[in-house]
Amino acid sequence: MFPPSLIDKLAAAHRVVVLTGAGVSAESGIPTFRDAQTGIWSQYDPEQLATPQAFRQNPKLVWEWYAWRRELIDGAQPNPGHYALAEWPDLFPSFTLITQNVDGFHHLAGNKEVIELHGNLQRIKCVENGHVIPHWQELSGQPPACPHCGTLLRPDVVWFGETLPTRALITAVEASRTADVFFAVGTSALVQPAASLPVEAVERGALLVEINLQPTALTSWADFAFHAPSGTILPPLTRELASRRHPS
Ligand code: BJW
Repeated sequence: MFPPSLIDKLAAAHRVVVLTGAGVSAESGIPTFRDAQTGIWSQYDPEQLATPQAFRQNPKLVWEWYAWRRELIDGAQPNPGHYALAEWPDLFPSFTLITQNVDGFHHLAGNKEVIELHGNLQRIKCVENGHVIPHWQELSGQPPACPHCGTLLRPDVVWFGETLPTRALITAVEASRTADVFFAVGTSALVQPAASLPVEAVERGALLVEINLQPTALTSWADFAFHAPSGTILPPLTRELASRRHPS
């Protein structure tokens, strides 16, 4: 199923980096960022909701959108693509998993170290001082107030125009620049700076593999592109790699 030249390269690879996007969670039933949404949310553009301006103008609307997404995630499970990636730390001498997703599914599937570039939906923080609050009481769609400073609480995610967590970004850039093989999985590669990571990797000599339902801006950079659901590509690829690494 997989080109022998890819399997050979992966079997010899020391440093492997995977960047995931919303597509890796699509088979868990979580809508991707740029897909149509359902119900009342179909009338809103996620790019307009994921901004500090939107939260300032209408905190209740943005809070409710995130509460809806949190509920979807709470009712869903990681899928075979996530579980396959949970085996990758055992397959390579060095493995780095970077995600743009805020759903926490890689952790839930078993990856112990995950670089979350865009934060995590299960945490909230206050707008003024960034106090992080792990548990809170849902108040009929209203954002609660910070118990420390009284300012509004918002999801601990990265919105457009905001900077990414510094340590996470530095680690992601360093890993990408030194990767032997870089996988871009289920991302449209439209949002910066995450979209630059695969390009940084290729420019420093990494092999680029794309797994996505459809071609993206990255496809022309890719050495191998699989245009199919990640949940159908990653499990057999993992089995093939495991059998090469640990022949029975
Ligand atoms: C499947 C599948 C299956 C489906 N299997 N595949 C340089 C140039 C131009 C603009 C900028 C720039 N630098 C910064 C910017 C501005 C901005 C930006 O990038 N804008 C672009 C839209 C042009 N970036 C920022 O503002 C970032 N901050 C920053 O850079 O700070 C410094 C700075 C500020 C201002 C100016 C300059 C510098 C912050 C970006 C934060 C992004 N935040 C969001 C929301 C997070 C919280 C939340 O989830 O609500 O992150 S936006 C959204 O997009 C979310 C995602 O993580 C992110 C990426 O989306 P992703 O994952 O790629 O999803 P989709 O839906 O786009 O694609 C899914 C793919 O899966 C598709 O291709 C499908 O085909 C595929 N698929 N099913 C495999 N089963």
